[in-house]
Amino acid sequence: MGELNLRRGALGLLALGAVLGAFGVGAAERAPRDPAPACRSLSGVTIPARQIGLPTSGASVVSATLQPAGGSGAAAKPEYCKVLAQIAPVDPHAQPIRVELNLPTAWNRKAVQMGGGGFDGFLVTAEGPAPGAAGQPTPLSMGYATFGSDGGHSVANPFDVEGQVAAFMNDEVLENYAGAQLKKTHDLALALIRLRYGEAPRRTYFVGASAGGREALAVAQRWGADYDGAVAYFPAAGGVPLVTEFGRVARALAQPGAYPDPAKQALLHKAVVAACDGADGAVDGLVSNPAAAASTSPPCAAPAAATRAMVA
Ligand SMILES: [Ca+2]
Repeated sequence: MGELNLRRGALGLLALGAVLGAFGVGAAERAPRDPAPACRSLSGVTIPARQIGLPTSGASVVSATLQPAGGSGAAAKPEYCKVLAQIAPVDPHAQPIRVELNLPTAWNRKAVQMGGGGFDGFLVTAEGPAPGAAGQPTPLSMGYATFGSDGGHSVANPFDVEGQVAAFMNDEVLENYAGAQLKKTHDLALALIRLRYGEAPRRTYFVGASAGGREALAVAQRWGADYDGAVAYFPAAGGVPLVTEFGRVARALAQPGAYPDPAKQALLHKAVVAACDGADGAVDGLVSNPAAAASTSPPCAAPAAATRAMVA
């Protein structure tokens, strides 16, 4: 399977392996300008709203710092210019879109945008592996310019559903999460790529998993002309059927003869609460901070024991 060209209008989804193969092709580097001043020159740069295809109040580079090459194996990073930028909203009460763009000194003249996860709200650094490719060389190490965003809002803890809901009360934030930020982030990144290298990428891809997979479908459907391929890895697409499926499973588990049956479900629930309740700072019968609970050592040991008891 080769590359599917979305610029020709096809909704193309590449098999992951094919894309990883494509990542390995043509990593020939481009002779760079002196990288340190080239990177520094991006600091403080502003991008006017007219260069971004959806309404914003323009964008600005917060910092641009040359990072030395380091690491080895799958953790290897090349020398690259790490650019942090913000896209200002139209509504002054909305949050900015925070963006990271990584520009390798030895550029392969291609770019990869990485999607978020869950309800977003955290910065996708795009420095790591492509979804589903843990342990493989990263796109950045292969010479791709890589970029991601926080989805257009920032929460202290991505598991904080109340914080997410509060952010989405703003229409522009909600519209950004629903997809608009993907286009704005793309357009900002390509403007900065052109500034750094003097040309646009020859190929631009999108990769994402879960909510990021849904975002991959969104860019293919809505802004296909911007991309040469999109990888939707286990996309969390179709919110209504997704949530109703949760309901179907819950009903099935409530039936007589279900496994685990209601008594064993209660046993597991009780064990989880007993082990993990206090990790959120309040012993109140609720595990409100799964991340904190998971970081305890050993993380919530009792549920594992309860699970073994259920299986026995
Ligand atoms: Ca609690």
